Amino acid sequence: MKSLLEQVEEVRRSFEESAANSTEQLQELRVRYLGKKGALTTLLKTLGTLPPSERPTAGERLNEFRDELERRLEQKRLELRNAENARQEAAERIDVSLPPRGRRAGAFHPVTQTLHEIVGILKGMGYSVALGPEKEEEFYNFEALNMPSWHPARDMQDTFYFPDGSLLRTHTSPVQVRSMLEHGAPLRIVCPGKVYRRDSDPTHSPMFNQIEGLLVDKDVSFSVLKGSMEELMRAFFGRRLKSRFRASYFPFTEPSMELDVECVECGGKNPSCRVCKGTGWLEVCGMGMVHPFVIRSGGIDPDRYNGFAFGMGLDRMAMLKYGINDLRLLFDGNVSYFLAGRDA
Ligand code: 2NL
Repeated sequence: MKSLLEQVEEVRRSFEESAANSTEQLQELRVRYLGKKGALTTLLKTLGTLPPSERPTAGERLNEFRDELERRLEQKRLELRNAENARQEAAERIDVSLPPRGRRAGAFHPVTQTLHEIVGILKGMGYSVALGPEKEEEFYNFEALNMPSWHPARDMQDTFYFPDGSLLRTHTSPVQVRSMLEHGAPLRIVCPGKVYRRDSDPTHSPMFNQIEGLLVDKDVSFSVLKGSMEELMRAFFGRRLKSRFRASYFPFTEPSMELDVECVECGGKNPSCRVCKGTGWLEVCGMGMVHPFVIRSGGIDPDRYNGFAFGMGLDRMAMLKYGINDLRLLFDGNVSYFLAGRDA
């Protein structure tokens, strides 16, 4: 029969050889050695078989052994916990040096960008923005602009009229008439905004955006108008494009002209260019010296002041600058047009 000490040694050896690689295994180990049917309990039960004189020493020895097992189990528990913590830290490590994923930012509509650009350039030339109503009166939209009731542009076919005789403005010029009446001369304003015409086909929208400028002062010259428009185009397109001024007609300016710039798409080199239709030129701007009748409509004395005005289609400018060839791309919310354009 093995002595109690020998048995304790045996249990200790087997304990040392057993590994616990998880909390569950550690719990099993605790049950196996310290549980009700565990190795230590089994040894404690043999105490009674010893001669009474040996029991106190043997009991003390077993108590020490129990404390030792408790210590070792606690040590294993800590080792396991530290290993688990290290594993978790490694798995959940955040790399703070990674660049951020970034956010998808919104963007201004191309027409709005164009508006900001043109207004910005003109502000740099001393112009201020003036705004006015989209629902207008015949006087501001037509009469004051030297377009009497018999004028062909006032046809019901071209203008959206309300039953009370008011209308949707067909250009932003009425804003300029209102500004002249309100502020007088000298005046330097730019008027962007929505305008409406009864026109709807693949290249015309019943609503489009226009931007007009008006300068009224003493001894305003035609050459300053030409230079201002050439500089506006250079700043807007980002380079000096060949340009030409062509005689034209508007009821509210005299003389009148239109500015053409060299085609931004083909530079005049492609006879079948979609953008310039092979002409090599793009019509970008209408302008002229303000008709004395219009100066007077604005409450300003045409014998003391004169001025120039210009106007252009904002949507058209956006299309030319950003290479957009279909009006629907600007006004339709259907994104598939963009996708189709990209696949093609
Ligand atoms: C164009 C041409 C133009 C004007 C607009 C104007 C305004 C007043 C007096 C005189 Cl209050 N003129 N505006 C003048 C010439 C041309 O626009 O092609 N627009 C899209």
